[in-house]
Amino acid sequence: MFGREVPLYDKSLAVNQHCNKAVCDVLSQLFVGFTRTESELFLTGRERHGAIRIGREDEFRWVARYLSCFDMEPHDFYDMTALGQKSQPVICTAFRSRSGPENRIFASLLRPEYFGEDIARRIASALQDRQVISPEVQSIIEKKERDGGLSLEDGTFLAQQGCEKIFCWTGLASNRDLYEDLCSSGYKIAADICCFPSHHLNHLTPNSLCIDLYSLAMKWKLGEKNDSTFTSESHKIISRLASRVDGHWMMLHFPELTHRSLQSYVRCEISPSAIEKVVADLRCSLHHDSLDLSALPHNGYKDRTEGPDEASPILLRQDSYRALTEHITFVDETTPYESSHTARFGEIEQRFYATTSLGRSLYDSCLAQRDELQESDRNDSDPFENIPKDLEELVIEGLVYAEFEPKPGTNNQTSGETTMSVADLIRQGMLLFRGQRYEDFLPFSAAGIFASNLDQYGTESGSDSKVSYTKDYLESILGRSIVDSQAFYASVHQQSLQNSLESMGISSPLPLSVSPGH
Ligand code: OOG
Ligand code: NI
Repeated sequence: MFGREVPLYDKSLAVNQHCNKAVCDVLSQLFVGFTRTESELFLTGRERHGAIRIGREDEFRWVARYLSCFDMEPHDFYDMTALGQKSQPVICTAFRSRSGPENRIFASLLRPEYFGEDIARRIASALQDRQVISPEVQSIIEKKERDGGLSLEDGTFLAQQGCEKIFCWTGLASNRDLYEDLCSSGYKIAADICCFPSHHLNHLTPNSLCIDLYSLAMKWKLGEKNDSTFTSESHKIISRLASRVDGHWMMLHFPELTHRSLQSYVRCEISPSAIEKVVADLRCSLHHDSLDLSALPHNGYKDRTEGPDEASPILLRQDSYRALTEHITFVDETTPYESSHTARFGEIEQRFYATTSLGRSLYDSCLAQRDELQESDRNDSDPFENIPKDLEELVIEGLVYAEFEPKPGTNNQTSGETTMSVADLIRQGMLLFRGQRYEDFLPFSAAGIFASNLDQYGTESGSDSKVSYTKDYLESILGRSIVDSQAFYASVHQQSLQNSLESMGISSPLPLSVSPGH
C-alpha cells in the first residue's frame, strides 16, 4: 500500500536491500560459514515501524483496540509536549507485541488544549464527524474482544480495511482556513491530523544493517553526493564496520543466531581489496537506472543522524529523507481547491542494545553535551566517549540489559558457594550473554525527525494554562494499561541471570556486581 502511495519509498526500500546485501557480503567474509539467502535478507531489510497521528481520543482508543487484534499493545508513554523548544502538540505510545516486537506502530494523539481556545474549538469541530474505523470493523473488533479470537475471514477483513481505508493516504483535504491557520502558526502537524479523512501512515521505517551506508547511498542517489565521494566514503564506512563487528553485533542484528551457531563460524579478517570489491558491487547494483532517485520529486535528505554516534551500540539510530511535497485537493469547497502538503517522509532505523536507567542517563547526558558543543560550534571533544563500545563492558557496568545462559557443560560445576562475581563469570566465559535489543523509541530523536520534516523545530504551547500529561492520563484515554518496556527488559535480564546461576549450581550469596539498574 505505502509503496504504491509513495514511489520514492519503494525505491528507498530497494536501496536498503542493496546496502544490507553489501553488509552481509562483508559479514560472510568475517564469519566464514555465515550466509543469508535472498529471502532472509529481504525479510531483514523490511519495515520495522510505521507512524500514525490521530485527532480524537475515541479514535485513538479504537485504533488501540484494532491493533490489539494483531497482538499489538501500547508500550511506554512519550510526552512530546514537554521537550522545551522541541515540543510538539502530541502525546504518544508505540504499539507492538511483547513477544514478537519487530513490527511497531508509533501513534501520536493530538492535544487540542495545547492551543489557545479558539484554535482548539475549531480543531474539535473539524474532527467531530470523522469516522475512520467503520461500524463493520468496530463490530469485528468487539467480537474479537468477546470471543478472544477471530475467524480467518474476519482477521483478513480487518487487515484489508487497514490497507484500503484506515491507514490510507487519500490526498483529499478539508477545512482550508483551519489548515492555513495551523500551518502559519507553526502547527503543521496539527493540520496533518485534522484536515484529512484517515489515519494515513506518515512513514514506514525499514531496518538497516548499517545506517551510515544507507544514508550515504541515499544522498548519492538523490544527487547530494557525487560518485567519487560515494566510493571513498562507503569504503571508510564499511572498513569501520568491519573493525567493529563481533559475535555480539551478529546476534543483535540477526536474532535467530545462537551462541552455538556463532561458534561454528570461522573468524577471519577482510582485506582492503575485498572491501573495494564489495563497494564496487554495491555501486553497480545501485547504479541501476530504476534507482535514479534524483529523477523523482523529493526534498533532499536529513542533515544529521538522530541517536548515539556510530561507535556507541546503544538504543536506536534514525535518519530520513525529508518529507515530500504531495498534491492535495480541498474537496469541501464549491470548486475543489488544488494545493500541496508536506508531511510524509522516509525514515530508516538501526537498533542496538536496550539501556538500563543508568545507561539511559549516561546517554541523555552525552546528548545534552553534544547539543551544547554544537551550539558553541566546537567539535574538539567526543560527547559519547564515556559510553563503552563493547557489549561485555556495557553489561558489566550495568548500562545495558542482557539475556544470560550458562556455557554448555557448566551445569552444577560450581560448588554452591563461590567468591566469583557475575562480572568474573562473564569475563571467564562461564556465563554467556546476549544484549537485548532496544524495541522502543526516543522522544528527542522523534523530535529531531518531526522537526526536520516539518521545517519547524517544535512549537511551544499557545495555551495560557500549561497541562502536564502523564502515562495515567493516556491510559485513561486508552481504557487499558500501557506496558512498561523497561520493566520487561529488566525482568528478562534478572530471570535469565537467576536461572543460569541456578543451573550452574551457584546459590547465592553471590556478589552481584552486575545490577540491571532499573
Ligand atoms: C512520529 C515520529 C516518531 C520515530 O521513529 O521516532 C517516530 C511521527 O512523525 O508521526 O516515528
Ligand atoms: Ni519513525
